Amino acid sequence: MSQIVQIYGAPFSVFVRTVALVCEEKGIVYQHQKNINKQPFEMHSEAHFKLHPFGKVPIVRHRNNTLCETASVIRYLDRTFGPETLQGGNGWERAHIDQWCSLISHYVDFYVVRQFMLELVFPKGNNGEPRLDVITANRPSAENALKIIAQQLGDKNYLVGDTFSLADAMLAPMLAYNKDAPASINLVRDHPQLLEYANRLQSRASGKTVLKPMSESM
Ligand SMILES: N[C@@H](CCC(=O)N[C@@H](CS)C(=O)NCC(=O)O)C(=O)O
Repeated sequence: MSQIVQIYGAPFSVFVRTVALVCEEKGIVYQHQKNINKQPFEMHSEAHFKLHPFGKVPIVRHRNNTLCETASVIRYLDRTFGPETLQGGNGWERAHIDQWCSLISHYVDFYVVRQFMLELVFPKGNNGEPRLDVITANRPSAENALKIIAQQLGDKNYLVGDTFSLADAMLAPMLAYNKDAPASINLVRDHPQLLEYANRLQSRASGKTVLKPMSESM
């Protein structure tokens, strides 16, 4: 029975990085794991679908339990490796942190990462070329998503409340990738406060360890 938190999924995945960030913030010992039950972990294998019914990562194993879905995983980690430090000071703040985790994992990820950035990073066009028409068509929705984030951030240091929370951990990998992306898909730089915030998250000890260029996590 391993006390070490085992994380399944590519270390460059935004959601895997969120889990790793929370482990770093809490001082939790964790490993990026490539084997499950002594067999290599293969994406979309039968074994994978047993652990995540829709074949996604991250999946986390701790003390012989497995858990999927990033928001559930990071709440579990914050609660289990107590005291809880990343979920706000009162019920209202906690609910807001949950709300923003949900908005980020559903919509910011979809509009900014999947529909927009991934078109350039993992091109799906003919001859492996990026589909520039798709990037152009999806740009307004991505811009709108980051405008919503910039409005929520305002002139605060963190997305919800005064301190780093699970909502920041959910967003940080997405912003870090966009901030360092080529000009054609770089949207964070249109919002000076968002850029400052992304730099703040990346320069935390957790950010320095986890939010590295994608090529260093492949
Ligand atoms: N709702 C899931 C989303 C996770 C997700 O989309 N993960 C991506 C990697 S960043 C994935 O598993 N992609 C593989 C696939 O879609 O088949 C969560 O919050 O954990």
